[in-house]
Amino acid sequence: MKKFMAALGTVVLGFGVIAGIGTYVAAAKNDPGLTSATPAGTYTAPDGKSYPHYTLHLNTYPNSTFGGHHGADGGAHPDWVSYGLAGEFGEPLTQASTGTNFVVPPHSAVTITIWQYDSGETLNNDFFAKIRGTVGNTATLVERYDTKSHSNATEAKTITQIPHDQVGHTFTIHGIADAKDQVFVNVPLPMANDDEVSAAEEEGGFTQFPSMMTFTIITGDEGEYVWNCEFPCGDGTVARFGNAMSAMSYMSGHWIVRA
Ligand SMILES: [Cu+2]
Repeated sequence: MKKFMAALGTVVLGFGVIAGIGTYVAAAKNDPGLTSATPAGTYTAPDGKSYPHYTLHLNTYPNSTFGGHHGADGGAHPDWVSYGLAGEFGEPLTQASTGTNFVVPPHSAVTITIWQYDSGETLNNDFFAKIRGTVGNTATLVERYDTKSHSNATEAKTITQIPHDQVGHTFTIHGIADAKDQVFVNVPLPMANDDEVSAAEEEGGFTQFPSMMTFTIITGDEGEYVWNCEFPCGDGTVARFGNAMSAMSYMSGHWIVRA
């Protein structure tokens, strides 16, 4: 009986731990809102085909104090890295109430610009250093974008990959889920200058010179997909895959293709 009780105790303890983890994950405040891409006329692809054109402007931050969907105080986890909505020149959209669930029309061209304000390090898997699933499997990179003068501080260049040890975050859409068309998109976002990121953070702001990546995705049939960051950015957790990395509304969200 003593053995049985001990075994039972272990099982009960196990359930307790699992329930605890579930509660912990669910406690991260979710972003239930949807952000629709902005109509932008017609896009002509390199193969000559025309598509309805849409745009999305996003930022990635070293913490959640930018306001937006986390709130003015940075929400439940102000020190977690996060995605957020951006304005025309990479400025934080501090009043936005959504930021990580995107609705885009089917069979359309969606041009996404991401300003990356965080420092970075090495990917677990260098697969994610290559640009995949965009028009031409390329992106346009500005290594230093000047958010004060709204201009490129370094020349824009067309690239197919970035060094795997200089990654801030990634924007990665996974294809399975409930969709008819399979989709895989991966865009690595280069790190900003480490010292400038730290200096700005100490003053409670963000670097003046984020990196800027622009790329276009041609959407297929309607369906719901997930996107994630694939750079291990959950600082202070096992293999850095917890916290922001495993939380919706920070480094993960929905990609909804819908008319
Ligand atoms: Cu990340």
